Amino acid sequence: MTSPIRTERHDNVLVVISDNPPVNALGQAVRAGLKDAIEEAMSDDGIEAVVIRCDGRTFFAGADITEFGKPPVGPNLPETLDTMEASDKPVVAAIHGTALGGGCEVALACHYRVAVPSAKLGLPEVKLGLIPGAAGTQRLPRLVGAEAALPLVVGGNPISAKKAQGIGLVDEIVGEDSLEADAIAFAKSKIGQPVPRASEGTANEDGVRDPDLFDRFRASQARKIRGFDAPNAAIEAVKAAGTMSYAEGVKKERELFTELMSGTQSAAMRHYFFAERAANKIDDVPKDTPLIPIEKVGVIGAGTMGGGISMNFLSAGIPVTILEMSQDALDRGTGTMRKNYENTAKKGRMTADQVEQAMGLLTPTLSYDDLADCDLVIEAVYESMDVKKEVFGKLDEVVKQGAILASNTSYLDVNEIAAATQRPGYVVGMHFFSPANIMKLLEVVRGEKTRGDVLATVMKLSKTIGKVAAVSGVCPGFIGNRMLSKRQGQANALIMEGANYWEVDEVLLDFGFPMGPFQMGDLAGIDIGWHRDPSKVTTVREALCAVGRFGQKAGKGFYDYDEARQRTPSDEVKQIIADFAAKEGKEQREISKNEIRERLLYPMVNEGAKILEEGMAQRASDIDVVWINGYGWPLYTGGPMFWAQTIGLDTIVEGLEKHGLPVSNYLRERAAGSGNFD
Ligand code: 3H9
Repeated sequence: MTSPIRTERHDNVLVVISDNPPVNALGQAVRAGLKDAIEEAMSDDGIEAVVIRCDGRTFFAGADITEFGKPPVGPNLPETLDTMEASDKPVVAAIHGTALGGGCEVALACHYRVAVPSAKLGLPEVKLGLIPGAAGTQRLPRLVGAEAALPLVVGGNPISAKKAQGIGLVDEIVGEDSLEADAIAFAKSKIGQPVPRASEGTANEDGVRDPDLFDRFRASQARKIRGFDAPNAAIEAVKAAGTMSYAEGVKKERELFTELMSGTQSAAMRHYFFAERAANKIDDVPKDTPLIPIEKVGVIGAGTMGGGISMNFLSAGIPVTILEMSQDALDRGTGTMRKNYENTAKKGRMTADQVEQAMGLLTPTLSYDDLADCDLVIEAVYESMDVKKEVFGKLDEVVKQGAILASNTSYLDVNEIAAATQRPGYVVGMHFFSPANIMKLLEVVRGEKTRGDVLATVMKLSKTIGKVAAVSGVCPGFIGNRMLSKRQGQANALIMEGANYWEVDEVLLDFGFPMGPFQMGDLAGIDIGWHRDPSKVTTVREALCAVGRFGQKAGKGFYDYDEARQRTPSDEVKQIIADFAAKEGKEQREISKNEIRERLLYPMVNEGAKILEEGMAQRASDIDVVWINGYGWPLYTGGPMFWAQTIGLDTIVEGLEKHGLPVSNYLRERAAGSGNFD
């Protein structure tokens, strides 16, 4: 087998090159090749400096995640990097693309780092439930200081080459098209000077002078890191870089890394990493399917949803024509979009110029004819089959042939909508989640006749607009809302049987959701879909609407809200629920948190199993992708289907039976068989 590492001599500089597509992950062969190359450079008197660079799209993007959990084969990354750093000939990392995780640690073990302007550097291990494990938490603070290291190690988001230069992580920015030549010149300029080693740096003393730094940082991240193990371990490791010797610090890092690696959170988050990438692949649509060029998008409806959907495309530089029925609605909608952009600019997340650029790509219209030359039209009108059919009929008449017609429906039959056109192959569901410019998920609904190129185009487009997409077949509520309805059904039943609604919410908060079903109802508005007749009361929701408890916007819904939107349970609502339960003859009893949790979550897994059995999802992990990105299912459990496997499918079956809830045959079979869904 040929090594992915080769070397080239440029006078007295040895250039070590990795060619390990797609992302130059640091698998065993790469590590071995790197170590050999450094040893070659050290033992060759003709070589006075070394440059390490990568072929292809990126510098090393990290350890090879597919090796995790398998028996280790040496050399390991820490020893490879120690060999590199120990060299007394200058070693220079020449960075392009993304130097991530172990890749950033390679750069840290080099004596110098040069990067092209478009490069990014980061330690994203926390996103895999880990911390850096090749001395990154020890070298980085010694090089750039604890204060600058903390956001990188704990947040996991990469920074630009320019920012990296600002904190001292990059020594020089070099030409975008002359990386190798510039890196060689840089290396030559350092020959004969003592080599600076990050492990011997002293910048970490900022954390010694100000030991409160770590607690302050932890407090500032409290909301983001709630429930996650890795960020706290990351803070501990960076702190250790200030309080321990380098060797002890590395030992501490290793202990924390090993503990996280063997825990369930990292297994779940690694599962998610591959799940997100798998979700993009459609079994019967080949990778090389020709795509339909999308240069102009039409959106029907300038309400909250239509506006949010449009913003995705505008932000990605794709022109949008937005259609409304009245000038008033159009002005209101486009006004809201501008306000949203301006608020983002106020927070410093975009410039005033970028706001104008995005809004400059928007064409408001009252005429369907203006959609004629769009490559994709997304309908975001009222959820009524009759209305949708009318809209699609009109689109079929005016929009050019070959264009994609998409519905943002959240539960209606996409096949029936498609049948309202003469081109059902070009009809697809694109279910965005509110707020559509922010929420990551795009549920792509594949109709019976949806063409492969239409699906492939929409999947690719989802990446362009920064969404995570998963494909669902046509069934009521698709993957997400279909499972949500099971949870909501149990939530409603539980409060009728005596559980307090705030306890139901608390159980889900404790599990790791950002909010529970009743909080969610208050946030969305309890009056959504209400018939507006206060005398007609057949559900708890209708009873709340009848007394003006419309949710947060009214200052009261299930909860009472103060001016700071802090919620407290309401006696009035408790009475309304009790009256309802009495009217329906429901006996009240104490319900344990455990029962609440099982009854909320287990039926979702059962529904997920049915979705798989019916082929409505291609794989269990697609369901996890939907729930993590669309509904706040905690990432560190890996999503409903992975979580179910972690606690045991037989446990789910037993729990459902214990509570007298239905168990699908498919779930039973899987529980009795392999114990997993794959
Ligand atoms: C680490 O380094 C631990 C160390 O501290 C300690 C060691 C002791 N390994 O995302 P894409 C695959 S932890 C294996 O679609 P993009 C990926 O699955 C690691 N495979 O491309 C996909 O395969 P497929 C820290 C990997 O351009 C293909 O490459 N590093 C790895 O949108 C293309 O990926 C990270 O967490 C890997 N490390 O984005 C970085 N990375 O085609 C993780 C990717 O079969 N990676 N693959 O579906 C990324 O963030 C993105 O992949 C990257 C490219 C930004 C690099």
